[in-house]
Amino acid sequence: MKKVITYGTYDLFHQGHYNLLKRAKALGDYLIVGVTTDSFDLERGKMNTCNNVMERIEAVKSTGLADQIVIEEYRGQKIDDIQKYGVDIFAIGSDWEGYFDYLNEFCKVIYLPRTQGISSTLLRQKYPIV
Ligand code: C2G
Repeated sequence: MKKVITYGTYDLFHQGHYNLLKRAKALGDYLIVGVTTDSFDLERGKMNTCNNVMERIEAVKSTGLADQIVIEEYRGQKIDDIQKYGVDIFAIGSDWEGYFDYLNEFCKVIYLPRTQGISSTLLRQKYPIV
C-alpha cells in the first residue's frame, strides 16, 4: 500500500485546498493529512488564521479524502511522521517548490500544482471579520 502525506493550515477551507488533497490522494492508496495547531501557525508567522484547529480538522474531515488526520505541532515533525507512519510520498503545493527537498532522504517528495486565483489570504481580505 502506497502512503501519501500532506500538510497545511486549511484556514477558510476552499477549492484550492480540496484540489490539492484530491491530487495528493491520487498519488497513492492512503492519504494522511497533517493539520497545523494554532500555536505552530503562530510560531511560523501565520498570525491571522480565522478558524481554530478543531474547525480546520473538521473541514478536512468533511472532504472524505483523508484516511487519517494528524496534528502538526512542532518543527521537525514531518520527518518523525514519515518514519512513524511508513510514508512513501510527501506531497505539497508548488508554492513550496524546493523547500522540502530535504525530505527526499526519507521518502519521495512531490510538488503538486497550486490552484490559481484562490487563497485563504484572499478570502480573509474579501470577507473581513467585523
Ligand atoms: N494550496 C493550493 N492552492 C491554493 C492554496 C493552497 O494548492 N490556491 C495548497 C498549498 O500549496 C498547500 C495546501 O493547499 O499544499 C495547504 O495550504 P495552506 O493551508 O496555506 O497551508 P501551508 O501554509 O501551505 O502549509 O506544515 C504546513 C505546511 O508546511 C504548509
